[in-house]
Amino acid sequence: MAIIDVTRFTKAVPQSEQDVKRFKFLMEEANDIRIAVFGKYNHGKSTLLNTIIGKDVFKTSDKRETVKNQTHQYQNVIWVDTPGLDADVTGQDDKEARNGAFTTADVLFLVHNLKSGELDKYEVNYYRSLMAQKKDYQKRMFLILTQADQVTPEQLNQVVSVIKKQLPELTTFVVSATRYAKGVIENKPPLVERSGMTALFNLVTSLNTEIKNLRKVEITTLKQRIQTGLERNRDLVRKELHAAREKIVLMQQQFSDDVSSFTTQVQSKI
Ligand SMILES: Nc1nc2c(ncn2[C@@H]2O[C@H](COP(=O)(O)OP(=O)(O)OP(=O)(O)O)[C@@H](O)[C@H]2O)c(=O)[nH]1
Ligand SMILES: [Mg+2]
Repeated sequence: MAIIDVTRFTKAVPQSEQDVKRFKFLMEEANDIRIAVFGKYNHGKSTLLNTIIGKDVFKTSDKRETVKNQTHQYQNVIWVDTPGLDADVTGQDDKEARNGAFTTADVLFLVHNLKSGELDKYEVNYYRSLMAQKKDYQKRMFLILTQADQVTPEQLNQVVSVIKKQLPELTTFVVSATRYAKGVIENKPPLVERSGMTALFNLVTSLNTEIKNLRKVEITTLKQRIQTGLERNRDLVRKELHAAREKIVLMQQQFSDDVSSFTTQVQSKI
């Protein structure tokens, strides 16, 4: 298969850079589906992934731990652990992460811990700008509220109902990795049940087939969008060329008029 040259394409259609990158990824590299976690630091992203994978693959701790993207393949999914949002002063890292969020990832798990209450303004705005990138975002973005064991049932109900009003478009899952681990180790099915992890495992299973279908639609849409962009820019270039040619004709006309009038004037003087 021919290699898609992103630099060349982006020169021709600068507005389609993300589309071209995603198209290249889908055509040349994508095989297993990719799910990435997003969320503020220390909210339990790495712990959540370890619980899904069933092994401590990603480092976790009470301080900032994940500082760059890391991946791990488990069954048919490549899991992408990311550094916490809102870490650097300029916000440059978050901006880059947001622009490239859907270049390789098919699905985003937005992680927020319940003990810090409702979503803050930064999270709401950030997630909204991610939603704006994909028409089918409801199939690709899920809100995972973690550390349910850290709040009372009353607090949990209150916070969850506020969050559901903040981002009502997204499907929400409430989980506790700690409760799940305890339930498994101590062989206590009710704890496992109350951890909320089963619903998340089911989601991952359904995403396996869902994403394969979404990718087919995505390839067609991207192809059309890039082609439309290329054609629009080609028409613009043609128009500019046409205008430049007309300008040259006018200049040439002006020049030859000037030469004639100069010649006439000079001749009349000799
Ligand atoms: N009680 C409880 N603690 C949890 C749970 N999930 C995560 N934690 C703890 O929360 C802290 C942060 O977890 P991490 O998984 O490292 O968080 P992170 O979002 O990956 O953090 P960064 O990599 O720094 O962005 C750790 O001390 C975890 O043990 C949970 O469900 N319950
Ligand atoms: Mg982490």
